[in-house]
Amino acid sequence: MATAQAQPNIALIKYWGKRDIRRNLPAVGSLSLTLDALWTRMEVKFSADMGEDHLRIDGESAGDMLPRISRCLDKVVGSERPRAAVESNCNFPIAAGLASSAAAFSALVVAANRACIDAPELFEASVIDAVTSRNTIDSARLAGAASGSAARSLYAGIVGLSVGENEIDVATLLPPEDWRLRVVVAVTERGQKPMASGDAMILSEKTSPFYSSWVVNQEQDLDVARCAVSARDFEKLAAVAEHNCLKMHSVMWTSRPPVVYWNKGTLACMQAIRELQADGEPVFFTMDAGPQVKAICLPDNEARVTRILRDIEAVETVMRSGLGSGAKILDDA
Ligand code: 2P0
Repeated sequence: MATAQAQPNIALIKYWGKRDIRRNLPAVGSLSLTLDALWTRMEVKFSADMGEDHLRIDGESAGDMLPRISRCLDKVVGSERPRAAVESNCNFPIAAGLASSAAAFSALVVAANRACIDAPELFEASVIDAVTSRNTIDSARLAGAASGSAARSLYAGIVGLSVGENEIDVATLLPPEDWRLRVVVAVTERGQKPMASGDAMILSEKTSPFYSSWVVNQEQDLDVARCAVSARDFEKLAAVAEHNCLKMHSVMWTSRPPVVYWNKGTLACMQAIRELQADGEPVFFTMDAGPQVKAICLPDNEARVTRILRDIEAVETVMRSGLGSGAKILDDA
């Protein structure tokens, strides 16, 4: 049995679209922040005595998610593997645009690697050899095959993902201690999103007239963002991140049928952040496949940003986070 913890990551330059659906290869590179305060813990236990896999999320049996979990385990330790009992616990709302699948699948891969190595009697020697020789990028590629954004949660701090012909590459661009960015998450709705992001991406590619220019222009946004990160240039990062976020949502909105994840709280938060910017505060917004607004700021203005967002009527709750580590084993679990 092994338990791993991973934190969700928030993309500043977004992943939206698939180059290869079967292998779940993204159409575009991305750049993200791995958080520290939000987490998912995954416990994996392989057993020769079980006839099928089991999954519980926050103590409840979760049949809907089980096929994706089983497919991911097949890739990590082979389809001839023993069945597994998987327990997931999470300290934030899931499937609500807070990158819960990123945290879940990165933690799952790390926990399954260790659970396999710790129970060699249950696996073929060739599987143990393959798992033992696996490094972080191999695990990131396995997590990414299950959920594109999960590849980024294997890495700490500010993370860049690029896409080659056949595989992704992922790396930390800046460790958490090198730039103390803060993320204030305004939760405007706890319910699950209306359409899974994977389905929505495929719809966008098929139907949005903006999709092809989104893909073509992504490299330029990534270049600007990478330069901004290496120079710790907050204003430059803010401008390109907001632009990239609004461009992704424009692709969603112009899909047929339209994919609209925002609600009135989303717009109220964006407006409040615009007013803070006009008042000279270093802060910017980003939104993903859900209505929550993530305000990125610096330690000195976090208290004011938090207060302003918390006071908005449509905001249910506010969570705060710094940048944290990549997925890891919890040894004392
Ligand atoms: C991102 N999102 O870069 C973007 C921004 C949502 C909006 O990655 O189909 O759940 O499992 O590969 O990883 C959410 O997509 O999609 C996502 P799949 P995933 O964070």
